Amino acid sequence: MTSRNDELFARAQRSIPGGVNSPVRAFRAVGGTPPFMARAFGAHVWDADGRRYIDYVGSWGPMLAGHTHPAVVEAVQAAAASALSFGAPTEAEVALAEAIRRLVPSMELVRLVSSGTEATMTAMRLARGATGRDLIVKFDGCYHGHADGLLVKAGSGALTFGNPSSAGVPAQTAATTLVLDYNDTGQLERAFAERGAEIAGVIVEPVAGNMNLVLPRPGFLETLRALCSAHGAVLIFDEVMTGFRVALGGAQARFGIRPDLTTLGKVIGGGLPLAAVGGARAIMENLAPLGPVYQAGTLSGNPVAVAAGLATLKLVEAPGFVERVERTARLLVEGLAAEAGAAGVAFSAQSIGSMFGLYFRERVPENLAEVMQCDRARFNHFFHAMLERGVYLAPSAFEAGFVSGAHGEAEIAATLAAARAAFRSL
Ligand code: KE4
Repeated sequence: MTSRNDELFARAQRSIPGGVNSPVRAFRAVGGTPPFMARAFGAHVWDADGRRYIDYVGSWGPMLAGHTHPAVVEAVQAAAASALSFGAPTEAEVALAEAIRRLVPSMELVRLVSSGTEATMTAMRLARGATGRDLIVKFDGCYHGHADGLLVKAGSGALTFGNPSSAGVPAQTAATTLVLDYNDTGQLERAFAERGAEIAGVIVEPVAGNMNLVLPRPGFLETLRALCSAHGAVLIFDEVMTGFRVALGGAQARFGIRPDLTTLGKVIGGGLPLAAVGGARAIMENLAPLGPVYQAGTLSGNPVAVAAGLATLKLVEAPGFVERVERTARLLVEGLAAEAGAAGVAFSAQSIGSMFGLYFRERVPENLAEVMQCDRARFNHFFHAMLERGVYLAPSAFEAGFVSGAHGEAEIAATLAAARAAFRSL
């Protein structure tokens, strides 16, 4: 029997490339038809067929307070009733910038934008404008949005220029990006030794969540900070995903590293299009209208998105909130590892804050090469076995998962019961 999801997917593909507005949603990594979501509340989403799922995607991170939290919906309704957009300064966006500065003190000045891609694109331009240099360093397996200069894969030699990882990116653009191996401190030291004077900035996911979850090895971020300081390069922490999830103040708070620039997104919009770039006053004052680095946006600081962000931050700042979601994520991964062990499946899992990673390999990976050793076929089978049992995991072996404040003991118990059967079906 054809489901509404099948009908909608066929219809969508007639009007939208691949039937989706962001590639990972098409389920090409895991196969099958993606559920077309119709409603969400708390820890759950419902698809077009009315099937309910425990949601561990959380819109890829934003829904830390849980879906359609009444306080967020009420704030959005009130803001929308007053105005949808001005294209002019408003008090609310000042309040959000002040809240971000309070929670992430390294962000001395903050510019609001509408997506993580805009935030990281601006951070790169700021690093280049502030230093007068061109070379940006990124790490293999880290994703920072789809700005041309960040769609680059490692060059032929470790320290040679990058090559485009997408059609449409000019070779000369990719040549201004150097791609190194995450957690490889030695390679990083060689890159700065050989090319430090050319490096405008380094952009890094301080906890990687786009190659699945990969934690920084002790010393990696500290070495990065020291080398950037020694060579006058701008250290950019891309905390679009880790912000408020790894800790309330982001990975920089958890690891005690002060970056020069930080990008935020996802949680600060509470599900609406909002992101931010911010950092050291001396660097941020390069931004127009103060300085020569141009950046702009029609809907930047949109009042409805800002209302969702302010309401969400208020919820996640509540005493005990981050500790509770961190414990939920820990119970989930410990339970999954126990179920896999009982089923004799080669599996590992870890969590940090409210983010988690699941791996079909014995030990948690520490870089992209080790992530690539995970058994993808087993992940894909497990993914669908869980989906059939009402658990919606990220549809890719290369994505992190997310819990929210709405995930409680009942959701964890139901997830582990589904996993018990799913592991045995492998
Ligand atoms: P957006 O332009 O998608 O708002 O943000 C880009 C971005 C920047 N930096 C980090 C660390 C990110 O994780 C992202 C976006 N994350 C993906 C999830 N892997 C968004 C999901 C998607 O592309 O549909």
